[in-house]
Amino acid sequence: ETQIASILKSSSLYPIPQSLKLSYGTAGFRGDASLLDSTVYRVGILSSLRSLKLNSSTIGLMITASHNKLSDNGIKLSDPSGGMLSQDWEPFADQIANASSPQKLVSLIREFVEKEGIVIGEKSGGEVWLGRDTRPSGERLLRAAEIGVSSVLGCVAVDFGVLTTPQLHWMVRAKNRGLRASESDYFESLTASFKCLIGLIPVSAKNSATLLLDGANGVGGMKMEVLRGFLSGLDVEIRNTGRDGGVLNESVGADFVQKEKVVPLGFGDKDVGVRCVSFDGDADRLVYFYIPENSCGGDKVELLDGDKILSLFALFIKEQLKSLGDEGKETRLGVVQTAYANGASTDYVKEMGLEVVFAKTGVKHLHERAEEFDIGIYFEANGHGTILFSESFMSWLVGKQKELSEGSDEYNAVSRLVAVSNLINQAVGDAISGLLLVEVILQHMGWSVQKWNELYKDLPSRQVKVEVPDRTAVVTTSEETEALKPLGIQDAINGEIKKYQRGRAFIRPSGTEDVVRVYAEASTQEAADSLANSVAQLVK
Ligand code: 16G
Ligand code: ZN
Repeated sequence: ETQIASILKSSSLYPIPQSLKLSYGTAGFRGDASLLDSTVYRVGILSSLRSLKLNSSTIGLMITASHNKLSDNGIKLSDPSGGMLSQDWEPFADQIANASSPQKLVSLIREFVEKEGIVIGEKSGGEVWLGRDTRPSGERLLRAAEIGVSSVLGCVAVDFGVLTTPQLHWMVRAKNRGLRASESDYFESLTASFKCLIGLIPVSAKNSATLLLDGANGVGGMKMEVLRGFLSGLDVEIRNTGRDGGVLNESVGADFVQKEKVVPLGFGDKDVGVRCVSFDGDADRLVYFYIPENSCGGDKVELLDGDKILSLFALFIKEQLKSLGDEGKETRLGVVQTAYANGASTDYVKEMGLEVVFAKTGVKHLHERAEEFDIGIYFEANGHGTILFSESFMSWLVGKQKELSEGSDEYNAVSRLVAVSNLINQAVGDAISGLLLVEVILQHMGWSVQKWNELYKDLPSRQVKVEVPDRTAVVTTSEETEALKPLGIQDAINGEIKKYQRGRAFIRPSGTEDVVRVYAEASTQEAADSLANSVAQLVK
């Protein structure tokens, strides 16, 4: 009863705006920041319940709207593993976010607590760690989350202030594994494994040219500045830090560069040919690019997207496994992509002999599939991805490292794999740790960004979005490569695809916007554009 009084009291501080209808979507709640106070407060309650349900493990609650505009905000949750909130709790998240009154909210919570067998008590020790990106609305919303968390008896909120999304996921994962889990532990862990990998580069094929970073005027550039202070062996110039008057995600950042394939603000002719990288607003995505020689003052870039990063990682890991002979051959190294992956990248990793599986768009879906392998690499074309190492593979690897004699090729290969497993953020895609791994591999190979880009040539592609009265009318297969509904539409799409050389196209309802997305690729840009447009006509 004290519990109910506590929620009734705090929820009256956070009335739900009229006509607000929110859906948990692909990756949490998002919307105009001015409308989200009640949502964040309620998700605070949910996080506490999640913690209690899981024996008071630590849960993460991140206030961010990633690559969306400055005036938006949102919430992403981390489960104790550091991964996304378990999907079976999403319907409850939807329900409480939309509950129309404090009484309704309390009755939903009561019902859910009973169903899940959650025990609430003064001494239960539930804990939620909070972080936020650099959005001005973040501080206010974080306060709402704190109030939500602590309105559940026995639960406390710990405020870590401004963090990247992957930092918070990393910290939550480390905490629940009983490891040191502060932000400086994160920096130390990355620094140590980066140093180890640099130390294992065979010849001095080092590529010491400066890297240019576009921080999207967000949290990523800021944190890179801190990390840079601890690192040696990496020369990085950071632009779009948010301090020079630029606006978060406005004509800058990974989402902009990947979708528009043009130069972000702050970059130009003086940077022709230089290796550049863009983070998104909360630094869980990265894409590389360079301005080509023949750009003639134009703003087009050569893009090295998530698929190309995945290919580079796959190549490097495969090379280490090769050094391990038969045992390396037995290791199940697999790749997870989405339907958006460029067909040329899929061909490339298949030719390398890797298993490729496809998952639905959204990190939680890719992550799940990557866990099926000894080493699972996943990436979305938009630059979100990571590498997962299974527990059993890791214990085998660590055992192996002890057996081998130091300095042998095998020993070095094993040591590189161990270092990669520590450098890469296995909780979730992380622009900072992804950047460090790309940089190490390029130095290891002695490659320029241009050389890396030549691994394969992207097939020309085009994306368009179509506004429709009801996007849920489109239902796809689990891999999103074919539409099951509306009836007959897939046959019509296939009819269009057939007209083009290397033609491929699909439609899917967006999980974050009220639109149907169309993707097409073909052997020339004109053909890809034309295929995309004719498929879009079918959707209208
Ligand atoms: C979210 C997803 C991203 C996905 C995008 C698709 C996470 C953390 N983020 O941003 O992975 O690519 O949605 O958006 O899962 P769409 O459904 O509107 O195309
Ligand atoms: Zn993001």
